Amino acid sequence: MYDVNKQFSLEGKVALVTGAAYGIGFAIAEALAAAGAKIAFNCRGQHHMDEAIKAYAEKGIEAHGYIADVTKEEDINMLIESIEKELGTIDILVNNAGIIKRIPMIEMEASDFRQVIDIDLVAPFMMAKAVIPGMIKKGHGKIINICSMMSELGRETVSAYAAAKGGLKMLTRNICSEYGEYNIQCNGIGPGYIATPQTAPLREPQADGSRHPFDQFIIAKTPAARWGEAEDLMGPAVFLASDASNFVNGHVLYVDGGILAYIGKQP
Ligand code: NAP
Ligand code: GCO
Repeated sequence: MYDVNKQFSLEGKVALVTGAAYGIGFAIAEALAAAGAKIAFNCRGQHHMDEAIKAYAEKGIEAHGYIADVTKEEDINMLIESIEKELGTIDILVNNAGIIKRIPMIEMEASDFRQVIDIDLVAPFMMAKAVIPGMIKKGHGKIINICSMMSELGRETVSAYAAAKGGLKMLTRNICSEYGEYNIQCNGIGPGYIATPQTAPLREPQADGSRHPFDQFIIAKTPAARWGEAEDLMGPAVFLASDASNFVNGHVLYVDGGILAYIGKQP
């Protein structure tokens, strides 16, 4: 009989989730821990780190936190070295760290565009480059890139973010193509609109107490008629991190309440 518990178990695995002090990364790390993985995560500031360690502990998770900026290759090399020394070779990498800048394209400085590309696309490349040799040696590995609906669609003011997340979808496919023969699976998760600090400005209630126009827009465009929660991404992350997905490679799994499939409700 199919041993579903074994197939979805992450017992004995080492998982690194980047940018997992809060938000989607925190929820994904919590899910991987619940499936048995040892958790390593990074962020840039000690304050977020201290708060995160406490928050993980409150959930019974002994998370190993490291201060590292994913745009700095020296930080990444130190991060991987520290994790391998303390926990062992990384079996699962979740490239979650990311930012967005919402600026009309023709008003956006090239430096702002580059910063988004650096964090949302170049950093996942550098992170994957750093962990793949260990995964090849070990004979298996899982890389999960946190993409976006903007891997498929554009919208006003998010040119850099859409370019980065579109590129991240193709980087996902290329890692699959280049390293699939080493039993490394690289897939993406494409969250829809999720209620986290990153989207807080889009949900800010209006002065008269009414919902933000963008909030109303997303509700009308989403068949589930709600924003996603970080918790909605936990199950898909465990699936893509586990043996249950060993023949799934190069895909982006959209966890979006159906928004990408739906033309939207008539106003
Ligand atoms: P968030 O709440 O803003 O959290 C972003 C995380 O990334 C923070 O922990 C932040 O840590 C970390 N980070 C940013 N730049 C970093 C850097 N240079 N080095 C290390 N860590 C860095 O965002 P979120 O909503 O959880 O989003 C997480 C991921 O999901 C992002 O890739 C985002 O693009 C993607 N996503 C979000 C949504 C959504 O609706 N929320 C939808 C689709 C995709 P510190 O700032 O503390 O260092
Ligand atoms: C925006 C939002 C989106 C979400 C997400 C959708 O400004 O449109 O921030 O980009 O974060 O990426 O999948």
